[in-house]
Amino acid sequence: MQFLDKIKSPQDLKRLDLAALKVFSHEIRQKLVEVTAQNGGHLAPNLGVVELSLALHYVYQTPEDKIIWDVGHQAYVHKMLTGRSDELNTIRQYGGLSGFPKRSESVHDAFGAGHSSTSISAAVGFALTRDLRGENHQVIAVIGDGAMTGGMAFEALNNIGHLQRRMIIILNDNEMSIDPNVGGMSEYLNRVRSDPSYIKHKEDIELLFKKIPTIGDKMFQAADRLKDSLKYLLVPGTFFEELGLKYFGPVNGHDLSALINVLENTKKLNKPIFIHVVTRKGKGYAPAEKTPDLFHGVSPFDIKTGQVLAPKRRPTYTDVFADTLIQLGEQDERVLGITAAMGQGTGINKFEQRFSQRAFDVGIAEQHAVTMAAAMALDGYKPVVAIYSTFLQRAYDQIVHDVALQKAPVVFALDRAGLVGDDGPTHHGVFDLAYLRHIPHMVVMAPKDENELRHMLYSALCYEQPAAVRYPRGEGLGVPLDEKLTLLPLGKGEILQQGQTVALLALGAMVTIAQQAAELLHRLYGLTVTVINARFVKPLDEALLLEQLSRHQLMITIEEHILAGGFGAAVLEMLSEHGAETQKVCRIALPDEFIPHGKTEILKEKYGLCAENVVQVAVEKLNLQKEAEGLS
Ligand SMILES: Cc1ncc(C[n+]2csc(CCOP(=O)(O)OP(=O)(O)O)c2C)c(N)n1
Repeated sequence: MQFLDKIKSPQDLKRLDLAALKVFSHEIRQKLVEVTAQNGGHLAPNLGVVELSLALHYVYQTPEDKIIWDVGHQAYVHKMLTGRSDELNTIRQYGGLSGFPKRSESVHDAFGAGHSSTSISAAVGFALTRDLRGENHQVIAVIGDGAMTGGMAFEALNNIGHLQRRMIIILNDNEMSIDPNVGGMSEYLNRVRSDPSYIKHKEDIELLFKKIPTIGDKMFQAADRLKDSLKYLLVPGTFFEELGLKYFGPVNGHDLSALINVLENTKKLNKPIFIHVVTRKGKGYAPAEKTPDLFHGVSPFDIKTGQVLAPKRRPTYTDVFADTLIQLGEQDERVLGITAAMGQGTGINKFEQRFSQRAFDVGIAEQHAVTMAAAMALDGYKPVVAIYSTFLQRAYDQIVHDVALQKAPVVFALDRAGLVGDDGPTHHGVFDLAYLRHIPHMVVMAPKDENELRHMLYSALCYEQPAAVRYPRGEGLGVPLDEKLTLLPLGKGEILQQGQTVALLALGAMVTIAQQAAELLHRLYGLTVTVINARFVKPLDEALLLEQLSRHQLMITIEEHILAGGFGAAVLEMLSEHGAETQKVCRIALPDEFIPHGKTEILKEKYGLCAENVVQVAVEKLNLQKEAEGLS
């Protein structure tokens, strides 16, 4: 490639002319397709910001100037332009580049991200500290129209409108969140983009207003009001202007010279600027342009056909959740499905296809989703809020203050609980037990397989109190699914096999690991091991655990969650309250650190969430000798 191998820094980029930049943009797109076809990743968002990223690095000078990418899934091009082209093929791989901006990865990554709608707040922070220091660099937030639906973005806009500091907000408007974008703001942007009267150049219109004659005081005021309402009708972006930002746009986000122009022209303005850039998600790769939702975050695929290479073999937990929710919706018309911009990811889309009036996509607004659900539940409905474990972190206070305190029977379906793999530390769902289990009135549970998920969902809707079900990303175990849904007794675990010496007390997907470990311990050391499916983290099955502890020399808790505040911690707290022999308990969980990105198999092995490690822990604690060795 002509430029890709040569551009090692933003300085190199500045030596290119417009024609060369265009050639370079093709090379970048080709590389993006090649790498994501191999590794998977956020292809469509990145294809959409090739010209925008080039223009930003052409006009501005990172790391002095700060570019803050919202969510950060569209920062691959930025990575390529800031000296990371050669490593791009390692992206999202264990030990390789992160799929998101990361301060520890490069000085050009001003602010880490992964969760949505943080960029404007971060930019305001950097603008304020710049001014405190008397420095002069620019701060630029790049935010998508999807991310603009998040409450934090509005909080920050409100604040900067008041503060009036020099900074730039670039709205990358492609009409898509992951699914088509929703909400009043999205409709407003649609009008700005598509109404021909809006397209008139704003400066012309303002000039025209200045020419409207004004006679007398009353007339003046009336004319002023008229001007205001005319302006409202004709000038794009009035909403942002009213908030105190200077609006520019809409700008064609694939026209490099238009982008460079608007960035140059706004560079020195000493106020908050809002530049509305219109892009096409998936631009330049036909399959991604056609189905930008599928190519938002895609698994490895065939470049020629756009077909995903390893289609799933078994239904995922999400599939089973969606089908069960539909079944429950059929049985009870009070059942509602709520998603925060993750309709496909959570399966709420499927429920919506069946019950269009009872499904609600609120945009990237987890906090709003939870409080809204609280009201619905208090008003006699049965809302099921399906939010990934990691994104529900956003709504902690709403869970405490609006749901639990009022004992609103909201059901939380926490998809992607546990390690999620390639997206890494921003996306691993490993804190949910800790942030949920200490809240009064909450029920917290995890199914051992997708069939148990069905019963848990049904049970959660029966308990008449807030209840959370956490389940992992990806395929289920392929177990048969019971048609009839049964009520699981609240707070009761399940003994899967009764043995002696050692009891493995596992939660959720770790039950399978416990069963494998039990088999290994039997085969290698002749032990018959007890395996318990805990089912509930709250309330715990106190009687069962106390009784089982007294029967065994060693009890090992196993969970796909951080150690602090998790399942094992709950078990230890409870046992200690009862004065039981807590020294017999050993916990296997994730350590007190952020777990990096990489394939889940690699991560699970590294962090000991595998049968071999369970065996090793048991062997060490019990000081076991292998049977064969013992005989020799
Ligand atoms: C708090 C939070 N909720 C949900 C998500 C999942 N998510 C990642 S990207 C995305 C859509 C973002 O849309 P937009 O900002 O328009 O960017 P685009 O991909 O269209 O460029 C969503 C919902 C997230 N990252 N953070």
